[in-house]
Amino acid sequence: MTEPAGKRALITGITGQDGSYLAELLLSKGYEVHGLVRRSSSFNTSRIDHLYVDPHEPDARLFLHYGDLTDGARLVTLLTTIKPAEVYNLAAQSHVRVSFDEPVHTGDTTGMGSMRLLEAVRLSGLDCRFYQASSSEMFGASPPPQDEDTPFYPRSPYGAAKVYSYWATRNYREAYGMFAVNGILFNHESPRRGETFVTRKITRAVARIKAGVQDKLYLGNLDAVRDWGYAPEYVEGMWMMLQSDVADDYVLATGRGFTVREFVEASFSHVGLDWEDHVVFDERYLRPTEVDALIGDAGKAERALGWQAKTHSADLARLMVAADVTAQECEGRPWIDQPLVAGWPSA
Ligand code: NAP
Ligand code: G4F
Repeated sequence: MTEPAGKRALITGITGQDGSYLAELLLSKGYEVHGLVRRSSSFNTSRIDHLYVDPHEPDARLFLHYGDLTDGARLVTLLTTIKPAEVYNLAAQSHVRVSFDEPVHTGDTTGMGSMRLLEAVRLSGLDCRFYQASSSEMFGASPPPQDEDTPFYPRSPYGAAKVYSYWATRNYREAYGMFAVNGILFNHESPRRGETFVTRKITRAVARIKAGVQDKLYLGNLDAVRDWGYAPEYVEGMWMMLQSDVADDYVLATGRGFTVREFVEASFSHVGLDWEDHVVFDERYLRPTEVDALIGDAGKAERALGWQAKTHSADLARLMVAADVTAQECEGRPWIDQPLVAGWPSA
């Protein structure tokens, strides 16, 4: 694919795992990148601090703006001011278990937030391309393998909110001719993954147990099957979708299933530990309704975009454990630029 020169993009969710990798990718391709950042009483930009250049500098190409998907007027103002050629909607309350605790907030951000952004694009009259971060959670109880034609059967307020956003995106494509696409992404992880998602919770605990500062790891359902890929590869797929000649929806996945138990085994054995000495079941991490198995078929993305996952679950577990071990070794030496280690204790 040809590399664009000097395009401008807006990323919502730029402070999250995917937003940070996508910002890196777009900057490396010569884009001017604008990011929507939620106002917080504490810093929430640690994943993108390494990309930040003082906007007074003539070579600055990353610009951050306060805003929130719950504030539609602000979205219109930002779009009319920034005039991006590409909009990537990655912002969401993205934790499935938390969506059972905060269903209305999840609906307002993960669901209605996308509609507010689509409507802001329409009202601003911009001719831009729109990416919606849709999710394999939408398939829920539909058995694998799942592809673009698999019926949705969401099993959480999060999954239901993502289905709403998926259809809103398709509707704006059909109703207004907008170049609006859904990337239906299966789980993708990295050392930047939030600390309460199961992979990062595991790899961070492995590093702490190895270092002798933790002994037990409390987990819920070990039988769930997920199709875990590597996040930097997936943000490249997002970009490819927006460079295509035709607006369409694509699954991104590795095509291989791995249980939570297998991810635990691979992670502990990478540092010579026996997981059964440390992992303890805790029912608080169960969900009222579980998604038992997600295994994606990304054949359409491979054929149409040339996208294919390269990193699979076992390698991903080893890569993430290695990063967390390094981060753990840096702990207590704050003058070292630490990878992300701070986090929330629950979920
Ligand atoms: P993440 O790390 O949880 O990042 C979510 C981002 O959304 C953060 O930047 C967060 O800001 C922001 N955000 C949350 N509520 C917001 C609001 N009301 N207004 C503005 N920004 C808000 O998620 P991720 O793993 O990078 O995933 C990116 C997107 O892909 C999400 O929409 C997620 O649901 C979807 N997705 C993820 C996966 C996956 O496996 N990672 C798979 C399929 C789909 P703060 O930093 O301030 O919290
Ligand atoms: O890591 P998880 O919380 O991710 P989940 O629910 O699959 O959702 C992630 O992937 C979706 C794509 O399919 C995204 F749309 C979504 O935004 C998010 O990124 O849980 C994975 C599995 C679940 O079956 C869960 O029940 O791990 C199981 N699990 C077992 N013990 C646990 C735990 N999950 C968490 N978070 N914490 C546990 O202690």
